[in-house]
Amino acid sequence: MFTAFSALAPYGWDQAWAEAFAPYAADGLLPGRVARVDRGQCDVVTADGVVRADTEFVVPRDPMKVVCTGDWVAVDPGGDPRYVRAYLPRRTAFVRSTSSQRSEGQILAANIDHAVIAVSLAVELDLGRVERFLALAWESGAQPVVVLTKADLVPDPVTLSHLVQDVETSAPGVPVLPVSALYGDGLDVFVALTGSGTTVLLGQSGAGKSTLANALVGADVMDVRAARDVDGKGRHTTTTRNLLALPTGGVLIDTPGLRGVGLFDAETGVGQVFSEIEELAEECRFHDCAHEQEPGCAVLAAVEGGELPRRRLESYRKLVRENRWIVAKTDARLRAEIKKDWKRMGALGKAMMEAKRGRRP
Ligand SMILES: Nc1nc2c(ncn2[C@@H]2O[C@H](COP(=O)(O)OP(=O)(O)OP(=O)(O)O)[C@@H](O)[C@H]2O)c(=O)[nH]1
Ligand SMILES: [Mg+2]
Ligand SMILES: [Zn+2]
Repeated sequence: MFTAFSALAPYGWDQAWAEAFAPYAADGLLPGRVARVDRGQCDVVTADGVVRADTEFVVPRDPMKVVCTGDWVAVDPGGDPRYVRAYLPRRTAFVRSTSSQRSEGQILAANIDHAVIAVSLAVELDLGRVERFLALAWESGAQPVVVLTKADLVPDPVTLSHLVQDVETSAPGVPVLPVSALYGDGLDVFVALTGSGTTVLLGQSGAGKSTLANALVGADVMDVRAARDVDGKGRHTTTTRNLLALPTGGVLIDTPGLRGVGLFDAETGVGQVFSEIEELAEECRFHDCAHEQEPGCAVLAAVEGGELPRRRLESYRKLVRENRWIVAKTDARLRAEIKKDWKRMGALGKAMMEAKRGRRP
């Protein structure tokens, strides 16, 4: 079965996906990977080429159950319209909360191995934002990487290495790579990094994600913002996510720039971004120390001693607070969600049986 759909191998199809797909293959459905989603429809890369399919059938208004770029799906072998019948369980997913007012998550990309956070060197570094992206990236299950784009705009090597160090301090355990898509600096490392598995490009609008994607492909496959508009204000250039099989191997997902990234159940992620704080916290006298004014607090001592930047501690507190709030809201929804799930499965099974009898759902 793996060989039957081996045309999908460049898109990441493997033995495990083939096994997960077996029941759908038995129903005569085709496997494919979602390359782009817009308004209830998506482009699916199948062994027979790209097909357009309706997704609403799978998706009962739950943003976490929405088919997203990177998903492996089971799609009708024919018909007009075609429908996506199911998506295979995700190995990883990059999720953010849709806004700070709501607790729903929004899935930006699924089945990713590397989460690349593109940070532009054309504007002042916002380490707080980098930390926020990193928390989500860790939580996604993918390996985070920070790429500092437009390195050509920082011609002084000493300044550049200081900027890299600043980001490294905010990103323990995460590779930080300066690149210039314009001159090709750092691209060799980036090609190696993206050469296996699936990489998603994340980051603010104007960070240079699509330019980087084009540099990897060696052709202008993604729309790039006009050169004058580099301040990240104007309109988003990339409006739908796009998935590409790279000529150098691996799969790349470009995303539209994110204005804000809310956290979504990213408690583990926060811990990993601030691993040095969590390590210090183990030395605190009280195990539930809030590092506010408790006696014997090792975290505050490190701030006083100048080993831990105060900004890092404040950033940490802010993310922990925000995340608690979102998790509390989400938990209340959990039970209702499970019930909805059963309903969804029931409706799905019924519609599949009807489809077998030749009727449209
Ligand atoms: N100097 C310089 N400019 C670059 C580089 N990479 C990208 N740019 C410029 O940065 C601007 C934004 O690039 P895009 O690739 O459209 O940014 P994006 O992250 O895809 O933006 P959205 O799709 O809106 O999220 C363009 O004007 C690019 O020409 C680089 O390596 N050096
Ligand atoms: Mg873009
Ligand atoms: Zn403490």
